[in-house]
This record gives sequence, structure tokens and C-alpha cells, in this order.
Amino acid sequence: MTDPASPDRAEPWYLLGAGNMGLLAAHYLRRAGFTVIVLRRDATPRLDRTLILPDGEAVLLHLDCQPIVRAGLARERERSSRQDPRALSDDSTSSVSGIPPAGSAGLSRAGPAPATTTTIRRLVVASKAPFSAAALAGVPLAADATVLRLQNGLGSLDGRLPDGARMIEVVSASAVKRDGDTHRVVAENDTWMGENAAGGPPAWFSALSAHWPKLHWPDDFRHRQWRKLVGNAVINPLTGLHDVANGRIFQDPTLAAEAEALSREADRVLTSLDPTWPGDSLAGVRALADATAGNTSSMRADMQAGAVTEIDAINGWLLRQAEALDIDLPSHRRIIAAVKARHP
Ligand code: KPL
Repeated sequence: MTDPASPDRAEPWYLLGAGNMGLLAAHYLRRAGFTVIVLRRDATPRLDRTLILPDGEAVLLHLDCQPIVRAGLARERERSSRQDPRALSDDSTSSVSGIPPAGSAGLSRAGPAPATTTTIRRLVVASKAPFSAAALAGVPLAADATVLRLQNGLGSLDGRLPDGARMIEVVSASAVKRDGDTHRVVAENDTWMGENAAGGPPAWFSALSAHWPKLHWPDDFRHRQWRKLVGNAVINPLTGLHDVANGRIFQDPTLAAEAEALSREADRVLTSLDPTWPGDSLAGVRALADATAGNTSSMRADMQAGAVTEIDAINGWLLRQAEALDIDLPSHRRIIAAVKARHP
């Protein structure tokens, strides 16, 4: 068994959420020589997708998939197999049935684990933040798994991973646009990885960063993450509500004024949380909007599709911090209500 932090390429990365950003991460991981397996709720054996890189190169991504069995069903099968080993038929042993819920695999348990349980030691969570709990249900995570959280917002995996897991946050300013089975990388910008605990990057990081353009492990990761959070808290709901591309915000005086108010409020709460926060969010938001000017933000895309948005993980996170500090954020309160009124 390898240390999940080692550069060992024999230990595969599993992917939850093969959407735009998940596929981009899968592409870089594969380019760095790692195996990537997509976890799915259905029996699709393989995903075939095309990724168009910024220079126009079309990369054909053929990714093997592995099904996740619902935790309840898995437990039921495990119980029956203990009572009668024949209950695990050839069919079920050839799949990943018997998968215990996230956080329990890899821990010692009474009774033998079903022979086919794949213990996951490296996981990328790129599903949308509101679906984190559902995405992780039944995923057999090792007690010491390494988990890359590639999601907007903050806090969506808190309390959902085994105590001994290493969660690495991934913050990316890249943008990918989907058109059917084709995913076009419209902006290949900086990506930062880091974690709350002190310490340097894992051993596999340098292998990956050689193939993931503009990937960094900065010392000031938390500030990078907050910058991105504020960018999302301003750009995403404004572009979603007004159905405009990111670059439009600072061309329209009304939207620019709203962006300023949202940025200022975010700075108030972040400065209270950390007095070293520079408090200059507006400039960062403008830079992010410029760097992704032609892009449809993920929240705009969700709202166009009538899908659940990430507003709770983004602006909601800021609001929860503010409430705990007894700070009022009227612009964020209003914009959360407006987004939810359109797409509860
Ligand atoms: O993260 C994004 C998103 O849309 O969710 C940005 C960087 C704003 C790109 O659109």
C-alpha cells in the first residue's frame, strides 16, 4: 500500500464530478502520468469527452468509470453476505458492491470487508458544492485518504471526511465551457492548492505542477482562497441575475456599483476574521472578471439551466461568518434572497 501523498503513480486518483473543472483536473493528472477513474452512480463503463485547450488542441479524454453503490444498499448486501456468503454472487463481486459509506472504509471493522471493496486513497471532489454529501455517499474513502476539493465556495466538505483524511483545497481561476460532450478551456489561469494545516506540498505535487499550467502551492493560500471566494461572491450572482458574461459587470455602472458594495462588505467580514487581510477585494474581483471576461459564470449557467446554485457555499459562507461576528451584510443578504427567489 502506498502513502497517498507519495508521487507513486500506481495509486489512482478517483474523480467525483466529471464536469468542466473535474475533467480539466483529470486531463492534467493524466498528463502527469496518473490514472484517473471516474466514480459514477450508474454503470457507464467509460466516459468519452473532448477537451479543447486554449491553443486549439483537441484532447480526447477516455476515462474509465467505476460505479458507487448506494451506502444503504451496500450495507444491506454486506449484512446478507455475512449471514450467507452466497449472497455475494459473481455479479456483485465483479462490481464495487459492499461499499461502506464515506469515512468508514479503511478503518478497522468487525467482520471481513467484501473482497471487491476498492478503498479510495486519492479523491478529487469536483462535484458542485450543494451536492457534496450526496456525491460522497457510499464512497469508500481510506481513513488517511488525500482529497482535493475543487469546488467553489467554502465549507462544503467540513465534517464529511474521515478524521485522518488530508483535505487539500484547490482554487482555480480557469474557466471551461461545455458544449455537449466537448469542453472548451476558455481561460487557463492560475490555480492554487493549499490546506489549513501548516506544511508543504505533498510529494506528488511537483510531478503534477510540471503538467498543470500555472499551478501553485502558495504560502498565503488562505488569502488566495478568499480572493477567489469574493470573486465568486460578486461575479457569480450578478452575472446570474442579470444574465451577462463576466466581463460585463465593470462595463455597466449599475452592476459595477453593486460589485463595489458586495466587495466592501466581504472585506469587512474577512478583515474581522483576519486583520492581515488586505481589504482590497474590488481590484481582485475586477481582475478576475477581466481574466474571464467572455465566460458564462457557473452560477449564470446554473440559473439558465434552472439548476441549484452554489450561492449557499459562496455568499452564504460569508453571511454565516458575518452573523457569528455580529456584522450585517445587507448586499449579500439581498443578493442571496434574489438568487433564491429565482431558483430556490
Ligand atoms: O469560478 C468562476 C465561476 O464561474 O464559477 C469564475 C472564475 C468566476 C469564472 O467564471
